[in-house]
Amino acid sequence: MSGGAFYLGIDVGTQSLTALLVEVPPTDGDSDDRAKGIVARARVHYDTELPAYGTVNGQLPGDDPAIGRVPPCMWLDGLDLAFEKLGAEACRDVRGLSVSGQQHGSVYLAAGANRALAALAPHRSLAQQVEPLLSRAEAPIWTDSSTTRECAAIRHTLGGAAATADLTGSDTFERFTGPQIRRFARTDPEAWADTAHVCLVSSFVTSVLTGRIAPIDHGDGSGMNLLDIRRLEWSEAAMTATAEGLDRRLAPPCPPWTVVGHIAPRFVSRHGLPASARVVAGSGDNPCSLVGVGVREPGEAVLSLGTSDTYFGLLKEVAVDPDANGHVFIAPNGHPMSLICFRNGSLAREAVRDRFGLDWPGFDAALRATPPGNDGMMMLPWFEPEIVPRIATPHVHRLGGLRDEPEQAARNCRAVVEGQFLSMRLNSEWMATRPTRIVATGGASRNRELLQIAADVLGCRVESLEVSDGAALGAALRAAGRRICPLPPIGEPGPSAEPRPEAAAIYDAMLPRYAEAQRQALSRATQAPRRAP
Ligand code: XUL
Repeated sequence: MSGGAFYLGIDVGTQSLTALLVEVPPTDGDSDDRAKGIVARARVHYDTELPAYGTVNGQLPGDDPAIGRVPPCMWLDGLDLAFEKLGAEACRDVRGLSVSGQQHGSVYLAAGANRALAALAPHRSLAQQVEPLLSRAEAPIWTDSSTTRECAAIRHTLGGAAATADLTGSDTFERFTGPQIRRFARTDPEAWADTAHVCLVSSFVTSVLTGRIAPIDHGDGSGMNLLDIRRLEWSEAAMTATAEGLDRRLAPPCPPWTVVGHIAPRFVSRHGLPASARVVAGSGDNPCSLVGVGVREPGEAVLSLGTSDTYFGLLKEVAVDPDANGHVFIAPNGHPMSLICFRNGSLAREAVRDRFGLDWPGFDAALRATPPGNDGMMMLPWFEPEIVPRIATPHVHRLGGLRDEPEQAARNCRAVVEGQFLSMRLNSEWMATRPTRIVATGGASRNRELLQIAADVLGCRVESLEVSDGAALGAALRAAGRRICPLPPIGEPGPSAEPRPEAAAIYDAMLPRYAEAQRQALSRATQAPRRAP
């Protein structure tokens, strides 16, 4: 041991559960301070390692694509298995732990759950003991989009999309917990009447770890359409708009750094954790990732280039998207954070690559062969329905002479990438926080040409960083009492790009044209953006 202490971050993800043991130095605030490293990692893949639950990609299969459900005891079996994989030797020195949960998912417990959680036996499985406490067998998760009717009802009661976003940080979204609770109370009133506690994924697993119903932290709580984003209290108006008697069923919200208890005796005798291990409130995977990637102050942002592209960062103060497409959550240091998600990320880049029969090196060569600004050719890259801005029917708009023709293959490659970053710049203006440093993660973040376009369009240095298990790492750092990640963060640095003044000036001039094209496309689209009435 080298003087650091050991903290455990547990990420209850969509497809797997990851437990990460991290050695963290004892003091805070020192610039040389850094997480020493990942000491051990255990991962449990639900579909393959817990096959009895029959999940596909971590959720129950079914005919209706709008339904996304999970048997919550699967996460608990995953927890026990992860501890077993880590082994008692690794667990022995854990000083603290915290959970990162996929956001928005909810678990419903009946009266008596608190007493039963306090008495969980070490020799019996968690599933056996917790299953009888559930008032709803299945937990809806973030992939569930069955609550459009409930979204409309709550939004209407709260005074429209902008008013809802202003109160709770986001307009109502199908996956958010409030609309999910409302649907449950409407479709199964008896089971709702039997429900004494509504937990989030993070607070449910934390409740089991501590042996009593855990509070919901401001970070995960802000993904519910229930938390007053400024006062950081459950909003009476939002609770009333959601379901009768909800106020009695929600544990109080708490700051993300709250120590909510110590590890329950079951985990001490079964897995060898020390009884002194403290448990910090669980939080959402996005707030945890922000810490795991090393974002420290307003202006620093993360660009996650995956299947979809996500842009999130700390805000100076609460700002609300007037088009109500974005979200404001609370970050682990108590600052507001913004998050916007573009569905047409890698998906759109791949669509262009495949359309013109290219491979990735060919796509990169096309970016190198074409000039910044593409001589005025431009694309609104909505190959799939888009989240930001909300576009229900996919449609790719080619402008300024751009055509969907093989001789313009290279032009199309540049246009899709430029269109994505112009959209990101335009649709993040509401955040009122100009980025000063952007950390790019995910598969496409290793692509130099793409990073250069991002830096030129966004007018900011973009650094690529490969952080695996960022959410679990963030949870471990939170367990250690770190509200920000000590720099440099754990991760493999990759290429970086500085904005080039000439190219940046071209994009500054292009942005109003892109904005106008988006405005026209939205007014033509069947589903215009939802604004307050
Ligand atoms: C965020 C969201 C997902 C989940 C699962 O709003 O729905 O990122 O947190 O990762």
